[in-house]
Amino acid sequence: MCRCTLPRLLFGSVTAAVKMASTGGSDDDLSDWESPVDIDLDAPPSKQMNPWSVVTSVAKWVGLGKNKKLWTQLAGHQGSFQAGESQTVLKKLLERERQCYVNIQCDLLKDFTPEYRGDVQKQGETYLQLQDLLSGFTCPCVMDVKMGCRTYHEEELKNARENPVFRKDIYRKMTDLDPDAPTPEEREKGGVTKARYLRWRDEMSSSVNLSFRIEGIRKDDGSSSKDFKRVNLRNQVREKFRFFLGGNKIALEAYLKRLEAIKAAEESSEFFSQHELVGSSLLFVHDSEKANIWIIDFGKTQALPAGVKIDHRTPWVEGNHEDEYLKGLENLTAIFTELANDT
Ligand code: I3P
Repeated sequence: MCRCTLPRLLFGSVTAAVKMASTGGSDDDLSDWESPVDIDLDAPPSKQMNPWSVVTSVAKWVGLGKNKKLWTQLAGHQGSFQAGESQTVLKKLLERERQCYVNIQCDLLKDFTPEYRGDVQKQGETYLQLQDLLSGFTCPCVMDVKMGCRTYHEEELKNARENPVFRKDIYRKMTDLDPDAPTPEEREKGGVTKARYLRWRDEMSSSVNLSFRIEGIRKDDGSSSKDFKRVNLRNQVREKFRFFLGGNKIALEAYLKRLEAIKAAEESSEFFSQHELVGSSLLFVHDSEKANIWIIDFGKTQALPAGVKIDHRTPWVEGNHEDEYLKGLENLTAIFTELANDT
């Protein structure tokens, strides 16, 4: 019999968020962490916990150790992932993302992204076949860090001004976290535009402050959290990184090397120079013996308009298309370096 531990995910983040809002608590408190839950992988499907119901916890992908074929989609859209054949994961096709993977095949970034093995049809849907990044790890710790200072396109801001759509669902997410956040107009309409919501999320987290933010962490015991929405200050982020590393010096050294390599590749990459990266993440994965980082999530990465150049460091103002990705990468690397010096 094969038993594995999955993060229990049955109560979503809203409960934790409400609790934090009402107590004025911070994300430093780990009481919202989801405990692991045992599932029996040999049980007939009807008796197994559906992996997709375990979702929404941490990073995009959570593996269960070597040769275990269970995937959880985390932090992104529900149901976008499926386990694939031969150490692959299937991600629901977004044409923009597919185009990025195609372009990256002949770019320096290829060594830093999951291998793209073409598209596959399943139950009437098209999926990208991507390398299972966790397949070589045993009980991995996983962290998803969303890079850049903003998670929306400039066009979304323009659309929200010209043709605002006030959404009730994200208004609820907003007031669950901070009942005072909506403006009088939003309160009256009972809705917020997506651009406004995303901007508010970026400001509340460390995206605007540090040009990256932690989206989720899963530890090697299967416990996990995605409740980092208020982790905004440098020292808060640093403590989360320390917690994620759990004193693993092998991982820390490997991460630092990989971060330097990613920076060097990005500074020379044609793809990187020609695109604004919005909502793209770095996926950190380690176990007791090894560690790696990959660049993932290109669903909102888009080619820069003709004639527009960015350096990924200049502060973003509407119209310049900057994403501050490299600024975020440098901040992140500096924090990891401090942790290395501490030890
Ligand atoms: C969601 C998050 C997702 C976004 C989603 C947001 O907010 O920003 O990235 O999907 O938009 O609701 P949160 O992290 O606070 O839950 P996209 O990446 O596709 O924009 P959605 O509600 O329109 O799906």
